[in-house]
Amino acid sequence: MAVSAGIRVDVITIFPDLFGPFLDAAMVGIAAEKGAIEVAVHDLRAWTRDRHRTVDDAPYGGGPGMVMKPEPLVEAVEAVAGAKQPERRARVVLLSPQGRRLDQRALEDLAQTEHLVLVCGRYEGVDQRAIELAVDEEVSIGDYVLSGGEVPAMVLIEGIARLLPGVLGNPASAETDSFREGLLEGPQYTRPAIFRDREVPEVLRSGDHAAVDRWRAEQARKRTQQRRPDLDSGARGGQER
Ligand code: 9D3
Repeated sequence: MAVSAGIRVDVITIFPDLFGPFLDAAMVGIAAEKGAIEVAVHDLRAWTRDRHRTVDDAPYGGGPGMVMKPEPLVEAVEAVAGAKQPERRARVVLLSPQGRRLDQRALEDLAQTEHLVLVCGRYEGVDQRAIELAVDEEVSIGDYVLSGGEVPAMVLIEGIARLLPGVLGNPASAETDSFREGLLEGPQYTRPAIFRDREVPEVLRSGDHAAVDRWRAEQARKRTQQRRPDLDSGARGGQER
């Protein structure tokens, strides 16, 4: 799939320091060096005006925890993305447990964007008016509880970076990623041929490429069947029927 030549990502967070080493690391670092992705991280507290740089407050109606205040959040998004109305080019994504669950297809869609703004939720949530005024969509990375949107934002960035042209060593490998087909891969081995009395399957060392292909397809089918029994990927790869 064709993906935009370069993507700009702005992250809004109260923990900007969490992103430093991550953005320098392997895949994302290479993507940035090649100019495929440009990431800027912004401290939400820069848009506070009180002495204590307050970004949260107690929820109306009571209840546990705190809620992210609307003023700093909306002003931060407007500063990096522009106002939602009447028009803006950036796509503003709030990482939140209520969001649409991320999958490979959603990553491919996000990777098409020219300018992505990732807003990291924290505390129990975000004032609903800030979501309405400043956010285009909400994304979750899965149904389990984290402490905020920072790690999910990194998941998005890494997933997007490796889809950008010229980022992977092998430009075709992102396209043939097995997850796109809903398939998993079989077991993988490297040297030595025997490790602590455990041998690499004979067929992989046989030099018979057709036999290797058949074996791998069968192993992959078994794993996919284990993980996704509904997918019905038969010996024909799960496309027909
Ligand atoms: C008890 C109700 N919880 C909502 C389902 C409260 C709550 C849990 C976790 C409120 C905020 C959070 C912080 N998590 C995120 O901001 C978050 C998240 C996650 O927890 N899991 C998966 N994806 C994401 S994206 C952002």
